[in-house]
This record gives sequence, structure tokens and C-alpha cells, in this order.
Amino acid sequence: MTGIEYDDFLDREYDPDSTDLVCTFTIDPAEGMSMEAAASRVASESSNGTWAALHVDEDELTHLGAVACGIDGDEITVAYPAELFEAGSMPQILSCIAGNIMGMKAVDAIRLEDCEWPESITSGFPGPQFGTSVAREKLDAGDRPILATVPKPKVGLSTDAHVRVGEEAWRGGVDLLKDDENLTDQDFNPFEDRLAESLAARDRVEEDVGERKDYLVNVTAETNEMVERVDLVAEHGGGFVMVDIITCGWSAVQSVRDRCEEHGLAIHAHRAMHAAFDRMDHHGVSMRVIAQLSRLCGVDHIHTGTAGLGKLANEDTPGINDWLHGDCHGLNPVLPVASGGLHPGVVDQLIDALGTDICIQAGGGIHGHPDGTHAGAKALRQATDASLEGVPLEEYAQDHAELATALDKWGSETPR
Ligand code: CAP
Ligand code: MG
Repeated sequence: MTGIEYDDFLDREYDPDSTDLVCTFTIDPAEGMSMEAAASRVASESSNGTWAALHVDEDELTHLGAVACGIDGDEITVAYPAELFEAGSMPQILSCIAGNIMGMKAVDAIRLEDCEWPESITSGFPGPQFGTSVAREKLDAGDRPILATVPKPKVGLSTDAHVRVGEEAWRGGVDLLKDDENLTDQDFNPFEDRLAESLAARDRVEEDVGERKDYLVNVTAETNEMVERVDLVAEHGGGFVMVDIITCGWSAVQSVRDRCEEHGLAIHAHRAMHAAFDRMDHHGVSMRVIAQLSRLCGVDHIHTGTAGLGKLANEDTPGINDWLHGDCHGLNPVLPVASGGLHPGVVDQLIDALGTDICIQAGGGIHGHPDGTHAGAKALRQATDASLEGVPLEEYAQDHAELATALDKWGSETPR
């Protein structure tokens, strides 16, 4: 017989193995609890321990305990043996590393900040099918940022109005029309009607302007329904789907990823509700980790914020984007999407902060243009062209009227 106690999960001498999943947490131990005691409880509860000392027959025990191996200020490092995890199951991974521990009384707060993913785990996941290559494989954006727009108001437009707005935006120079996160299949704008009519409009515009365009139709629903909607997108000739990855859940994202591969469809990941996990800097799961999970599960685009230039609170957009673009055991990179309060007057600053391998999404910043959606889309494209040519926006606006009007209206800042 052997005893398993909390102390067994703490070893500050342990050097993580290359196959371990290494997680960094910040923790705030409960009153009277040392960092060591709290760290060992985190490692225990997130792997194979419990609150009581156990007495187990050594021959019947597989050694799957995590090791709290680093303590630095309020930061702890925990190494998990790869055998703890079921291959290719994101829910199972999260039930370990972001499960019960989020509510433990041993800590007043705990935040999963970062993960180092070993190949033994990433190899169980598909990663993105296209990732950053959609700019060239599915669109004609080349090396410039992909431009996208979401019609506003976010819900309530009829199908006809929605399609009309999309068509104007495509003709003005955006590459992608996007649904809003809470537009799915409501009576005022049914999914299949919107899909069919938008793609017919896309075909007309492509024919007229000679540039490939596409539609990020929101397939978000209960999983089986969502997979059927993916099939419909393929039947109607779409190239992308959009999924609200947090509200759908990771297993649904994995199911959609599989079906999208059968059809060669790319996935645009909207992260609505992410802030419930990542907004507090002392508790929850960081956006950095949410982005990592999304890459493993295989989305092609994901919203990562605007580096502070837009209307929403952001966590380290440049650092997260670097991770999405960087090496991860051969998984394709993900295209980060900057969105939320953007307009033509901030495009130069955005590209300075985040580079050109991004998607720039503007809703209000296009449709709120004083001369309407078509002019707004032209202004966004002009601001992008100016930034890539290194010409200041004000100077470029001297012979680009739509950009001039946008700059007059919004200047170079986003109001809260
Ligand atoms: C943008 C947007 C997106 C947000 C989400 C909106 O519209 O459609 O949902 O960007 O935030 O409804 O706010 P605007 P994030 O361009 O009109 O602001 O990208 O940070 O996940
Ligand atoms: Mg939205």
C-alpha cells in the first residue's frame, strides 16, 4: 500500500519532461495557506488527488500525478504527465487544468495564464486547415490584411436588408461579410435564406469587381444542428463558417472542425463570452490560453482584440498574435482578427501594432460612415492601402474623399 497526500504533488526540484504539459497559474492562497500548500493542492485536484490521504495498492496505481515544480511570487508552474490526457479531447484536458481547481477553497483566486503544449498532446489535434493562408487560398488579399464587416444593427435587419448591406460593403472593397455573434436562425432573418441570398450576391460582386469575396455565416447552434448548417454552407458554395466557440463549447468546435475538413471550409471563431473567463487579471483562464485551445481545435481565424485601439478591453493582443503566428509542433498558424470599435482612422496604428498578417473587421466603422456602407468600405480599404504604402492617412485623404469624410467624423481615436 502507498499513501497519496498533498505533499506528494510538490517537488520544486522537478525539471519538466519534454512530454509534460506545463501550465502557469497565478494564485492567491486562502488565508492561512502557504504558497506551497496551495500549489500542491492545485496540482493534486487537477490530476489524480483528492482532499483525503488515500491508501492505494501500488500495483494497481498508474502514476499520473501532476507536479507543482515552480513557485515565483504569486505564479506557480505545474507539470502534467501526458498520460493523464485522452488524445484529442479538449473537454478532458480542460476538466483537468481548468476544472475543479477554479473553485477550490484553498485559493481565493486562480488564473490559468499560459500553457506549453508538448507534441505528445498537439499531435492529437488537427490544428487549422488553412489559417493565415486563407488570404491567398480563398481570397485575393495577398499580403495585405483581410478586410471584413458585420452589418449593424447586429440583429433585426431583414434578409434583404442584410444582403444589401453586405453587397455594398463587398463592392466598396471588403473581402468578407460577417454575421454578428447573436444572429443565427431567427424569424426576421432565417439562416438558409440569408445564406443562399448572400452567396448569390457574392457571386454577382465577384463577377463585377474581379476579386474573390466570401461570407462568414454564423452556424452557431446545438451541435448536430450546427453540423447540418455546415453541410448547407458547402451545398450553397460558401467557403467559410463562423462559430461562437465559447458559447458552443469545445467539443462542438471539434465536431465542426471535422465536418469543415470534409467540405474544405474555413472556420472564423468569434469569442463572445470569453471575457467571463479572461477579463479578471487574478482569476479565470487567460485569452492567451483560449487562443491556444482554439488553434489546437483547428479554427482558422480568431478574434484577439485591437491592441487597445478599439471599444473593448483587450489582453496582450500582440503577444497572443505572436503565439498564433509562431511555431507549434507544425500546426498551421491562425489568422488573428482585430475587431470591436475599429474605423478607418485607426488602421495605420493597428497595422503598426499588429502587422499585416491579420483580419481587420469594422462594423459601425463602415456602416456609420456619413455617406453609407459603400463609402465606409471604400474608406477602410483606402486607409489600409495608405498604411501599406506608408502614406499618412491625412495625406492620402487629400485625394480619397471617402477616407477624408471618415477622418472628419472619427479622427484617429475610438470613443468608449
Ligand atoms: C464588432 C463586433 C464584434 C466584436 C467582438 C461587435 O462590431 O461585431 O462582436 O468585435 O469583440 O458586435 O462589437 P463593431 P472581440 O466593429 O461595430 O465594433 O473582437 O474583441 O472579440
Ligand atoms: Mg459582434
